[in-house]
Amino acid sequence: MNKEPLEEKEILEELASLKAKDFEYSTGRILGSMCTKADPLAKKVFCDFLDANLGDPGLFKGTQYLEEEVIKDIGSFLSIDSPFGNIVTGGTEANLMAMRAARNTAKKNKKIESPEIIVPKSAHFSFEKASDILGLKLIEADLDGNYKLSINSLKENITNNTIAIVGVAGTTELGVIDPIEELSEIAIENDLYLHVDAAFGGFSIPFLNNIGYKLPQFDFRLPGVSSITVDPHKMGLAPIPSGCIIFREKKYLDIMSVEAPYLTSKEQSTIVGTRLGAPAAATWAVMKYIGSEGYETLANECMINTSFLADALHKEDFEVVVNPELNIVAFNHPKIPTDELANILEEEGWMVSTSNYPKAIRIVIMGHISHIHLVDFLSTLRKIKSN
Ligand code: 0PR
Repeated sequence: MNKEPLEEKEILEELASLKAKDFEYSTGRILGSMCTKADPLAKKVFCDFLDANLGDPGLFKGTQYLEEEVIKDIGSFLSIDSPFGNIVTGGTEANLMAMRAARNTAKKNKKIESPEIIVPKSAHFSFEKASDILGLKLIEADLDGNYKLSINSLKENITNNTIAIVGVAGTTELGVIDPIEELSEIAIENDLYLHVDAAFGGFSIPFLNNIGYKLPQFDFRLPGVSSITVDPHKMGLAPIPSGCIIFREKKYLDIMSVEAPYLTSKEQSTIVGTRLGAPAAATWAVMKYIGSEGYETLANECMINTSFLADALHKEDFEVVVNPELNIVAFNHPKIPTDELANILEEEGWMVSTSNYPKAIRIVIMGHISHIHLVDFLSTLRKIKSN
């Protein structure tokens, strides 16, 4: 560390030169990210609220109110009138909180001491972290031919130690929606906690259905659903880190609350103690600013671009893994191995990611990717094909 303080100018210059090495969403070259450029208003509000600490909400009553309002607003499009939850540090903390609530509930009510959770093989790796941290046995159910959770496989894996089952509404790799309606029935029949990971799809499925898409139900209308993860920092245009966990009942927050005697609020249920108020305020602002109409337009535009890319890839004889249900397209070249193709694309300046199951190039069509970018991308693919 430097002993003498540096001049502001010098510090900012060094930062600028390092920032120049970062990719920027606005170039349209980031094709494998579920995050995107946050709305400018959200960024401004984020900076205004940087000092607010929701870990001590009695000091920041205005920010606490904003968090409660965001939870209500998100709950409103997930079909719940009185939601309970928090704005947290992304889908990972949200999923961790859901699994903790499920574990503590099963321990109290059913005396389960060797808890197991069943997730689809497609579940995000945050469940692996949650299992490790919470001492859960992680059981991965198989997928069906469309890469969705196989209900039969899930049923076969239920034991007396099962404390939660998980469905994903918009899988990380392919963006498909698990059969949550059937999971809800199974949860009720077997008295199980059902968590829905809609980190990606939560900010698009409801809005797409508003404008005539017929995507499957996944929210609190299904009586078996106990909690939902939905990330404002993905399709919600909020800045990182803005995740959200919503519970159907307050008892799930209570079962994991710990005493915080010397703070202005005497109990805490979140994993993080001192926690940013800025994401809650910024998410509140961006949701007011965009409104449901804006989210409908955004989700629809992403879907139009997704269909365009999937159709064009078909025509160019690339193998599209599944018909996209949300805004992710996964594909392979008939001859070039996936990793090799990803490397060639990177050399050409396209930052794609690859899925593992099945192995494929994975393109997440976020709002920063426009039709023109896709036309450009397709011409690179054509060039690669002809070489
Ligand atoms: N659940 C689902 C379904 C997810 O897709 C993700 C993240 C999470 C939970 C965890 O969310 P956080 O990362 O907010 O904790 N999915 C993305 C992924 O792993 C995250 C991401 C975003 C990765 C942007 C890279 C990137 O550039 O692909």
